[in-house]
Amino acid sequence: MAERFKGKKALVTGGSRGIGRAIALGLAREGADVCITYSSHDGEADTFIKEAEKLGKKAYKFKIDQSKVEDVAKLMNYVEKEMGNVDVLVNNAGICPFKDFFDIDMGLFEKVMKVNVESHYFITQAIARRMVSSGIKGRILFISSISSIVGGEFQTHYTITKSGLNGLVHSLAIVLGKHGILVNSLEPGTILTDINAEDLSNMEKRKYMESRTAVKRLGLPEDMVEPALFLLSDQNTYVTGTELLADGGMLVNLQ
Ligand code: NAD
Ligand code: RM4
Repeated sequence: MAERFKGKKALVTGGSRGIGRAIALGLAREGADVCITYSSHDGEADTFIKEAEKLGKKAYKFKIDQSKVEDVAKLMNYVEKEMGNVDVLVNNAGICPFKDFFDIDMGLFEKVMKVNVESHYFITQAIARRMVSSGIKGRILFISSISSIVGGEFQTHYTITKSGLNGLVHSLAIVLGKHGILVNSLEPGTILTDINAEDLSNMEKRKYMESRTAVKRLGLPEDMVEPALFLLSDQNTYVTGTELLADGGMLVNLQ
């Protein structure tokens, strides 16, 4: 097993389950100590800690509702106290409450913006500040989405956040490139996790989404690990400011 992250420290938001958990465990498997954030289901965070520790790594969890952006400072204090500097940041936590455009009120709109974008803006600012002042040539990855490029009838709030992250990645690559810090995004297609379990319990929709892919299956969190780890690793020496679409060929499949 390669140890691309030996001696590194990583922070993965929303790392208790789904895509974030798979990436966090991938980092631990390859040598990193990892801190995750999560907002609910303590049991999932506990089993993450156990699995990472079984891999011989230090693991930490911080429960936070990232829609309360003011609490990001508490997360930063915890991370600094427990881990010190962070070499690898994965901005992954996200929500997608599927809803008709005409039913979305300001409260829901704001919540989606705060969890998916604002919290990650300020987490990144704090971590990048430490990277720059400590001379760490870090790696930062945002989990964007195929939905940053194509629309969804019940995702009008969500799609803005993912397109917004892409814009942020472009600008941050410029800000941080001169410090040796590379910033990218991963764009998953449709991956089977809790975020879409209810939506995809409609078998007709699920079959349609499967048929949209070139590989004729929906993704699993594990499918996201290798693309993410490459972008986060020191083997990535020149890729920054870009999006890696990992969608099983869903976007290109017109006919
Ligand atoms: P998930 O629901 O399985 O996991 C979400 C994680 O985010 C959990 O750890 C949860 O605790 C955390 N979280 C949710 N709300 C939070 C809050 N308010 N504060 C802090 N943490 C919070 O979902 P997932 O599918 O693994 O999604 C992870 C990321 O991948 C999201 O940004 C999502 O938009 C993106 N994504 C998912 C898919 C997909 O098809 N599953 C596709 C493209 C992009
Ligand atoms: C993704 C994409 C998927 C959806 C999830 C919630 O970005 O739109 O199809 O299931 O979000």
